[in-house]
Formats: sequence, C-alpha cells, structure tokens
Amino acid sequence: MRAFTLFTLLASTALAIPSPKISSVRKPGWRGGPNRRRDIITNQVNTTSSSPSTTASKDNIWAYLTNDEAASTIAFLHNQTDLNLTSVEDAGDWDNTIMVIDLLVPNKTDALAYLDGNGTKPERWVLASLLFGATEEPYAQDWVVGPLPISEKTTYYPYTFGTHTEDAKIRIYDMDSAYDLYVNTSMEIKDIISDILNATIDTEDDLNANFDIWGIDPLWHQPDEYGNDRVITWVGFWRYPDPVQSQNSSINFDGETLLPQGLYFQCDITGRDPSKYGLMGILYGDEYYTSTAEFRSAWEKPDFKKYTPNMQGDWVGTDQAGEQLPLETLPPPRNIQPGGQRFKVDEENKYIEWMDFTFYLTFTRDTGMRLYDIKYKGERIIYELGLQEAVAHYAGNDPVQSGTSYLDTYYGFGPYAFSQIPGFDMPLYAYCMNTSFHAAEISKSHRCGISIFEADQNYLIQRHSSQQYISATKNIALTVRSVSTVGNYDYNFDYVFYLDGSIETIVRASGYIQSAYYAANSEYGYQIKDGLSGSMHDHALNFKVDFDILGTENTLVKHVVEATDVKYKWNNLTRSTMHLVRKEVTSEDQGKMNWSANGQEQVVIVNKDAPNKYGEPRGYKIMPSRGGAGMHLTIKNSSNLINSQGFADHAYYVTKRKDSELRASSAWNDYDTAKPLVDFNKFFDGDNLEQEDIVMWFNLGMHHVPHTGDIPNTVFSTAQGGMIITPHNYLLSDPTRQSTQQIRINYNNDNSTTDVYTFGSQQASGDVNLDQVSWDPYTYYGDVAVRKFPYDPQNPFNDTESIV
Ligand SMILES: *[C@@H]1O[C@H](CO)[C@@H](O)[C@H](O)[C@H]1NC(C)=O
Ligand SMILES: *[C@@H]1O[C@H](CO)[C@@H](O)[C@H](O)[C@H]1NC(C)=O
Ligand SMILES: *[C@@H]1O[C@H](CO)[C@@H](O)[C@H](O)[C@H]1NC(C)=O
Ligand SMILES: *[C@@H]1O[C@H](CO)[C@@H](O)[C@H](O)[C@H]1NC(C)=O
Ligand SMILES: *[C@@H]1O[C@H](CO)[C@@H](O)[C@H](O)[C@H]1NC(C)=O
Ligand SMILES: *[C@@H]1O[C@H](CO)[C@@H](O)[C@H](O)[C@H]1NC(C)=O
Ligand SMILES: *[C@@H]1O[C@H](CO)[C@@H](O)[C@H](O)[C@H]1NC(C)=O
Ligand SMILES: *[C@@H]1O[C@H](CO)[C@@H](O)[C@H](O)[C@H]1NC(C)=O
Ligand SMILES: *[C@@H]1O[C@H](CO)[C@@H](O)[C@H](O)[C@H]1NC(C)=O
Ligand SMILES: *[C@@H]1O[C@H](CO)[C@@H](O)[C@H](O)[C@H]1NC(C)=O
Ligand SMILES: *[C@@H]1O[C@H](CO)[C@@H](O)[C@H](O)[C@H]1NC(C)=O
Ligand SMILES: *[C@@H]1O[C@H](CO)[C@@H](O)[C@H](O)[C@H]1NC(C)=O
Ligand SMILES: [Cu+2]
Repeated sequence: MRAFTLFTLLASTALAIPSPKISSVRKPGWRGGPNRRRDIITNQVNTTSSSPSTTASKDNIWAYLTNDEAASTIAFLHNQTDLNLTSVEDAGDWDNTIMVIDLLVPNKTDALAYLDGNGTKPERWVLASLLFGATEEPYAQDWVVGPLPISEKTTYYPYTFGTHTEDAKIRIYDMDSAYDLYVNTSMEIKDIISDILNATIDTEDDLNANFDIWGIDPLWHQPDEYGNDRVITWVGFWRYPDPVQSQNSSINFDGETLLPQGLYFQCDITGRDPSKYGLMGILYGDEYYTSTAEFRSAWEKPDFKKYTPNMQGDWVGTDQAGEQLPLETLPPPRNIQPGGQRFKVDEENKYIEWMDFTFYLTFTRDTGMRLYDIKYKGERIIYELGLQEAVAHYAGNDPVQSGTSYLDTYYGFGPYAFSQIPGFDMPLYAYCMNTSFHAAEISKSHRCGISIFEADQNYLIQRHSSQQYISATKNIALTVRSVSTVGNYDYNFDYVFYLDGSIETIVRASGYIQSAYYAANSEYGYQIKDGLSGSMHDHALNFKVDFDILGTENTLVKHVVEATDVKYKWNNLTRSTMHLVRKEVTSEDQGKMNWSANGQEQVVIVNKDAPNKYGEPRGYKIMPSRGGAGMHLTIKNSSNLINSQGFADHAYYVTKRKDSELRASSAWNDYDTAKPLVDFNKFFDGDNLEQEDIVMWFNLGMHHVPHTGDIPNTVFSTAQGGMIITPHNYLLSDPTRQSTQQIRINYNNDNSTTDVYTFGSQQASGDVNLDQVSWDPYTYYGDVAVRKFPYDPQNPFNDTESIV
C-alpha cells in the first residue's frame, strides 16, 4: 500500500517509526516517511575472512552510545518528574517525549589529555533531545545528561553552552497535524480535483489512495492585520505512482516527487487547535484564489484553463529500459582482493589502521558517519572530520518549491544509512561495520552502515619514462563509505585515504529529484516532461575539519599565485610575470571565504612554529577536488532559512575551536529557522586565529538545474563534489616512494627489456574462483531494532515484531 496518510501513521505503532520528528511532529509521507521502504538491510559477506585485527592503544571515546547506555539514560530521564515524559509508544501530540539520545562528545582538552598523555578516560555524557508537547507552545530542548553509567552522580541540565537560544529551546509550530484541513478542503472541491487532476475522487479514501499532500519546509511565518505572528504552510498535491508491471512482478517505483500536480493549498496553522486551522488560498496554474468558492466559480467559467496533469508512466521506473548495448550484458570488470584485507580493524573500538594512517569511526543519528583522531605517520593531522548539515534550497514560481529549503539533519542521515549492496555500493570484499543510533526510544542498528575497502583507483599515482626505463606506482586507496537515502535523494559519502598522505571527502547524489509542476515555471528550471519542471535548487553540504597539524596551534595561510610586473637587475625592461605572495588569516573577522577565481590561492593550514629544515612551515593544503559546480548557496538572505543558513553562504570558513561550538547547525534548526538552536554566524566574534586551535568548515555542493538526464534518477557521475587535503611541505619528499606496488622496467635502445624491479611486492597468481567471491542477493535483509521503554534489562535485545 503506497498511500500514506496521517491516519495510517497514527494507526501504526509509535515503535515502528525510527525518526521521531517525522512520527510525532510533521509531514507524514514526506522524505521517506517510515513507510516508504521496507528497512532492507545487510549482506552476508564474510567479513571475518582474513580480516587482520588490531587493538587501539586508546579506547574510542567518541563511540556512539551502546544500547544499554541509551536504555539507562532513557530510564533515568523518565524518572525525572519535572520532565513529565511519556513513553513514545503511549504518547500523542500533547505529551513530552524523548526524540533522540546521542553521545555528547568529550571536550577536546579532556580528550587530548587522555589520548596524548596520562589523562583519565573522559566521562561519557549524553545529549538528549526532548520534545515538549504538553504545552500551548510546544518546543524541543536539548539536554545534557551524565556522567554515565547512571548513578547518584548523574545530573541533567539544558545544553545551554552549545546552543544560541534561551535554555536550549526551540519552538515547534506544527506539533499538530493539519491533515484534516487538507482533507476537508479537498472534499469541498472533489469534483474540481477529479476534473483537473484526472482522478476519481469521491471519498477521502480515494483522495488518500491517489495523492500525497505535503509541502513547504521550513514553515512560513507572517504577521496578520494586527501584527500577530501567523504560522503558514503551503501544501501541494503529489500523485502516488501506481504499481507497474516490470520484469515478472508488480512494483511501486518511488517516484512520487516526479509527480507534482500543480494544485496547492495555503493554510493558517497557528496554534494548537487544528479545528481552528483555516484555508487561506488555493493556487492552480499560477492563479491564486482566496477560497474554495472563488476557485469553484473560476472553474465553472468556460475560459478556465486546465493544465496537463502530470501522470506516471514507465518513465518513473528505474529498471533497465531501452535497447541493450553491444556486449553490455557480459560480466563487466570487477575488483578482487587476492592478498586479503590489507588493513587492520579494532571492531570494538571502530578503529582502523591502513598503511600510515590510523583513525576512529563513529556514527550519529543526525549526521551519520564521523571520523576522529586521524593520524598520519604517527602524528595527528585531524581531530574531527564529518558532515554538519546538508541544505537543499529550491526556488520556483509555486509556493511549495519557493518555500522549500530542506535542512536534512532534521530528518537525519543516521536513520537512513541503510546497508550497502555488496558488489554494487562496495566491492564484495569490503569490511562492513554496523552502526547504531537511538531515536524515539528505539535503538536501531544498520548492518553495514559503513563499508571500508581498498581499491585500485585505475590511474597511477606516479609514473615516468625515459630512454632507459619506465617507472610506475599503483594508486591504491582506502575508502570509508556510508550511503543515506534521505527521502527522495541518495547521498553517498566517501572519505578516501591515499598513499601520498592525502584525504579526500566526497559526496555524490543520486535518487529522485523533487520536481515542480511545469506551469509558468520556465524561469526556475527546464521543462523535462509534459507536466514537469526540473525545479532548480542549490545543494550545500557542510563539513567540519578540525585540523591539528603538529599540535593544536595552527594558522590558515594563503600562498597566492599572483600576477606582477618586475624589473630585474639583469634586464632593464619590465617583465610581466607572476610571484608567490604569503598571507595569513589572523582573525575570525576574515573567517568567511570563497575559493579564489582560477585557483590563485593555495589555502594551507600550517603550524608556523614547526618549520621544516628549509624554514618553510609544515602544513596541509586543502582544495576542491571534484565537482566545482557550486560551493555555497546562491541565495544570500534566504526568506526560508533566515538565521539558519550561516554555514552555507560561503564556500569555507575558519573559526577558533570551542567546546561550545561543536556543530555548524542543529538538527532542530528547521523547527524555527529565525531563532535557530545553533546560529553559525555567532561563531564569528573576532577571535584571534593566529597559532590557535582552528577549525575549518567547508561546503560541497552543486547548483542543480535538473535536465532530462535526471529522469528517472540523478546520476552520481556529475552530481558530486569533493575536497582534498594533502601534505604541503609537511614531509621532505613524496611518501608514495615507500610503496612496493610499483615497477621499474629497464630497456635498451633496441627496445628489449633488460631488468625488472618489483621491490618485494607480491604478485597474485593462480586461479580466481569467482564462485568463491560472489554474493547471494537474497541474503540482503532487515534492520535490527531494540525497544527501549519500557526496558527489560533481562532481555535487552528483544527484537520488535517488525520495523515498518
Ligand atoms: C569466513 O572466513 C573465515 C576465514 O577465511 C572462515 O574460517 C569462515 O568459515 C568463513 N565463514 C563463512 C560463513 O564462510
Ligand atoms: C528510577 O527510579 C526508581 C524508583 O525510585 C529507581 O528504583 C530506579 O533505580 C531509577 N532508575 C534510574 C535509571 O534512575
Ligand atoms: C504532564 O504531561 C501530561 C501529558 O502527558 C499533561 O496532561 C500534564 O498537564 C503535564 N503535567 C504538567 C505538570 O505539566
Ligand atoms: C565542556 O565544555 C563546556 C563549554 O566550555 C563546559 O560547559 C562543560 O562543562 C564541559 N564539559 C565537561 C564534561 O567538562
Ligand atoms: C605520564 O606519567 C609518567 C609517570 O608518571 C610520566 O613519566 C610521563 O611523563 C607522563 N607523560 C605525560 C605525557 O604526561
Ligand atoms: C473537518 O471536517 C470535520 C467533519 O466536518 C470536522 O469535524 C473538522 O473539525 C474539520 N477539520 C478542520 C481542520 O476543518
Ligand atoms: C486520465 O486517466 C485515465 C485513466 O487513468 C488515462 O487513461 C488517461 O490517459 C488520463 N488522461 C490524461 C490526459 O492523462
Ligand atoms: C519471476 O517469477 C518466478 C516464478 O514465479 C520467480 O521464481 C522469480 O523469483 C521471479 N523473479 C525474477 C526476478 O525472476
Ligand atoms: C552486525 O549486525 C549483525 C546483525 O545483528 C550481526 O549478526 C553481526 O555480528 C554484526 N557484526 C559485527 C561486526 O558486530
Ligand atoms: C640598463 O640601462 C643602462 C642605462 O641605459 C645601461 O647602462 C645598462 O647597461 C643596461 N643594463 C642592462 C642589463 O641592459
Ligand atoms: C624491437 O626492435 C626490433 C629491432 O628494432 C624489432 O625487430 C622488433 O620488432 C621490436 N620489438 C617490438 C616488440 O617492438
Ligand atoms: C523479551 O523477551 C523475553 C523472552 O522472550 C520476554 O519474556 C520478555 O517479556 C520480553 N520483553 C520485552 C520488553 O518485550
Ligand atoms: Cu539536486
């Protein structure tokens, strides 16, 4: 059943819903509302096969909460009568509930004392996001709970030191569903809807079977005639794709976001009494009507213009279509790992050692995979690396597109980081890591939420030939991958480690675009189907990289390649030439930056107090490595994002690191973008940045103007962006010379090879039995979830009967 309404949502048990914000607050059916997919997960790849292990010298102090830690925290919170919590399973809109429980990472000074010195292991603390519904003015609030394990010492208090609102609270303006109003309005004009949208709508069930009704995000506010704040939403009609026959079965392709119907309701949803919500207007075909009656009288007139309804067809499906290409059905080239896994894993600590790199992994509900304490050749280079927020800002002539600026951590990257497909998302030999998160009092695990694998990049990292010899070195890199399907879009995140000491951050997007109705929208995208506009939008995905280059005291410098005119001693004529100009970014006042045109600026994080033997500061350069189709939002002062877009209006930023400035955004900013929990702009208060512990925040993104090639899905090949960091005067020469995976072939003038050097690298030999490196897709299956409340300590791992 594809139709998904509030009623089915309410009828389903709360425990079936992984993302509490969706379940208890808003937008049923939206962005992968929980019924959108069976939570298929996992694979049976033999990760134990020759998987060398190791033991981290220090524990992973960023490890996500264990199920027991989450459960005991939830029990502790339920014990606090002042919080007046109701268990999620029993809760309605007028109750207080626990949304998310996650680790509050230790403060860095405590962490470094433990990692680098004799400091004790930092205590485990929790960041608990609670939702207060039992009030006329519902709000979310972040709380600190700790230390763990729960004891008499455990305290709890609002997370005020990490947020910018009073008592770490943010108002929620759509706690109560307005769906009734959409239904009532639709029923008043069901004959018109049937006519203009080519469907038979006699009853509410017909409506729910045909159309999904949802709209702007975040909500809109505007003053009424008395100056009072009114909360406004605009919702549009989206057609559910019907099941189609493809191959030998029936399938519902997930292409609802390709089927906007061009009919929109504007509603005033102020306050907590849905019976007082009211229709303000209807938009159809770029004409605005202020009531159902006005719409009806227009429709009844002979000159009423009807637009082509946007209907589904085979084009919505992603199955193979069209003529098969010559030889294309033959098995394609593929990767194997003949020498076994060449990196070590401490599974308990989620700690990896690959070549000269070591690092820890963790996972959060809001932002998915994160990396900590990345060391290269025994020295920390990065303390923390990970996604902060992902915004997709739309525009359009219709109010829904115009009003859409998704802040995706609200929906979360963790809940949707489903298991990767062996042989597709990752090589069959990839090491799979499970990931967990805790939301709505359920602990959920994704099998293989993170994959780790080496692969030949299939271009050399080094090569040279002369009259006497040719030398070449393979480019074998380690990829750490996580893929999140956030509603219509699939985001593939990679961190790639290279033998030259570089680390690349890559994000790629596929999945279904959110399209617009074509009527009068040509200024905002291409028409890509009879009823469809591509709906232009900008993506900006912000990442935090906390560099520690030879210690925490670092400076961001720009070594600018600059044109100049010089008269040299050796020539009286002025030459037009270029030179290198060294600049420093010394204050947060200069901390918001864009990449220079033509790449003239080399941006390097150095430790000025640690020069190399030539006096050059040792550092790591950072630069865009792929994509380049946009690094920040086009819109400067977004009417939708208001004070919540600070992280996305420049390409990169540098700030002084503070324990109170942990993240560039909060998952709950979306509730009230005018008064966000975390306002990134407030990080810029003029702090000195010269030889301080500094953090860079960079965006990867794209100006996405979907064209016909985005039908049915956007493709990863061009929808990607990357940033690479690379040693810069950091070592005295290229470290890839350490690799044995190279060859030198000497030859003489008559073209015969005289000597071959392979430096001790082993060659794979013998037969490859592909049957032993294959995978049975029928072993790909479901998530594991553990109910948390009421919690049964005797049986902590009881499975739920089904998770969606
Ligand atoms: C996985 O690999 C290990 C080591 O090669 C082997 O002992 C084990 O039997 C394999 N397990 C499965 C399920 O194939
Ligand atoms: C909750 O309160 C009960 C009753 O006072 C107590 O037995 C229990 O240990 C408490 N649990 C937690 C986790 O605080
Ligand atoms: C506690 O929450 C319930 C709803 O779950 C509500 O009816 C009650 O008024 C609240 N009590 C207080 C003191 O706020
Ligand atoms: C971490 O740092 C914040 C901000 O300085 C401080 O308020 C908090 O108490 C610290 N936490 C711990 C566990 O020391
Ligand atoms: C750790 O403690 C030992 C013994 O007390 C001492 O010798 C050493 O210097 C300390 N190391 C650090 C980094 O503080
Ligand atoms: C919708 O209609 C029903 C039945 O007439 C009514 O009880 C309800 O209050 C209406 N809801 C809204 C939001 O108008
Ligand atoms: C209207 O719907 C019917 C039945 O689904 C279909 O056959 C017809 O082609 C549709 N008309 C248009 C204009 O799309
Ligand atoms: C097709 O139908 C057959 C017979 O019902 C079934 O065994 C098979 O699994 C189906 N699917 C595919 C992909 O062939
Ligand atoms: C991952 O989760 C699955 C399912 O719970 C479990 O069978 C497997 O042992 C887990 N893998 C690891 C490495 O813990
Ligand atoms: C530069 O010009 C001066 C004066 O015209 C002349 O004496 C000198 O030789 C010139 N030098 C060079 C390097 O051409
Ligand atoms: C090498 O050179 C010799 C003589 O110049 C020629 O006969 C032979 O074909 C060449 N071999 C190859 C492999 O090109
Ligand atoms: C967990 O499973 C055990 C054994 O099946 C059962 O007795 C117990 O009631 C279950 N607990 C919960 C909380 O479902
Ligand atoms: Cu896009």
